[in-house]
Amino acid sequence: MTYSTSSQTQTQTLDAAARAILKTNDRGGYTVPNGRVYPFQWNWDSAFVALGFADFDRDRAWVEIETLFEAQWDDGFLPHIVFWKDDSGYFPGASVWDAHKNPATSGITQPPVAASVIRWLWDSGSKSAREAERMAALYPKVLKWHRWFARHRDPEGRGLVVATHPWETGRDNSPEWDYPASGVDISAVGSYERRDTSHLDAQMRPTKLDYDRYLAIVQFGRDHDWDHDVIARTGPFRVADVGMTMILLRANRDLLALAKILGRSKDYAEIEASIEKTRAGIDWLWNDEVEAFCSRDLISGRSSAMITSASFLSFYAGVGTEKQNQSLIAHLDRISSKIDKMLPSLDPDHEAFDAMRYWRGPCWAVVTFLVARGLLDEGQSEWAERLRLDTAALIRDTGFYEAFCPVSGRGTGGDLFSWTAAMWLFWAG
Ligand code: 9YW
Repeated sequence: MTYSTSSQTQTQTLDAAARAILKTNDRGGYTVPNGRVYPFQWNWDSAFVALGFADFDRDRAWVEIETLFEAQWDDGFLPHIVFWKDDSGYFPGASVWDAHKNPATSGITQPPVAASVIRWLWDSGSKSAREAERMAALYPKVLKWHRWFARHRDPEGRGLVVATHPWETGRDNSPEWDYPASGVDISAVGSYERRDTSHLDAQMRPTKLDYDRYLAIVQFGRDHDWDHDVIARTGPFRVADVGMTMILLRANRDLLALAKILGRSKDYAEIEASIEKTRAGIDWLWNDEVEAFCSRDLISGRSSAMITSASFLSFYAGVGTEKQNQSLIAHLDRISSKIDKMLPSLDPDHEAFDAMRYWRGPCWAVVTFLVARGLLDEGQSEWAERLRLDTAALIRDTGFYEAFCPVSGRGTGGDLFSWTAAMWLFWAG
């Protein structure tokens, strides 16, 4: 779908189209990322989607996050998928995860953007008593989730987030996971039928080897009754993810701001300590050779040495020395001289760069948005605006795709995608 009319009408048409996507994908209390490909509630998708709803229905925006937290486990864990209703269009479904919860959920989590989204929601509204109540009700749940991260996703006490599954990072087939996942034993996976490749071109999706590994790691979790302590200490995939770590650091800063608005003074010291721990530990992810923050495999100790879109989230997290920031800006300059549209999910100079294959090259509006927010906070307003305009152009020229080719601008993955519509409404449009 393309939208080519005069610029003001075009923006209005796109606004209307984005709202229509969110309404169509609304299943009553939660929004599916895309009705065909992803027919359930996804964790970080819902957080971003709430920002889109805030543009025209603030009540619905809060509901999106409230519904997500209804699926929170007693120990604070917040699942990456909530299977509110059965649907055979996606694999692996609830029975494969077998987490024994009601509602049925997956057994892994996703990047914790909720605290930051709640803060944006609050800041962008009228600060009414009703919204204050809703924020106050969500606050302890978010705190509990962050405590879960501290307890179950940092086995070495480094202040970093250890992802136990590539799906947990939200950047499923990033080449950063190729080496850490290479030791996963796939011999007992057996046969299974993927659904994603019947909806979408297989060239745009993770490979069969990727999927075998994803399923073997799920089997490990299931065999250990989703005991997150055991999984984070002994699981077959354990990576300090630069993306989740930066996102949690920013989320803790935003949680502290929420605590202050709500006057929860007894929590300040604990949240400040988490922020400080991550701030102090983050340098373990800096790679001197490539001069960027990169994920690091916990099992081998090896840095991915890859510059991905997540490397630039350091601005968003508020970390990085002046010299580190200069190196990252130099990378942005170099990358933008190689491709047409920013921000690709992998450095185009890397041999694994694949312009159409999911997290190995394409631009994803949500990560670009977080990076742009960080750049703006850091005083890099020209870069922030460039990222916004590029994202707007991709959507205008191509449609509300899941992701976009940074070279040709073509859409990749599903169309009429909820979080892309939300990013248009909240930021890019
Ligand atoms: C899958 C829903 C999800 C996102 C992830 C993205 C993809 C699911 O879709 O994963 O089965 O491939 O990688 O970040 O939350 O939009």
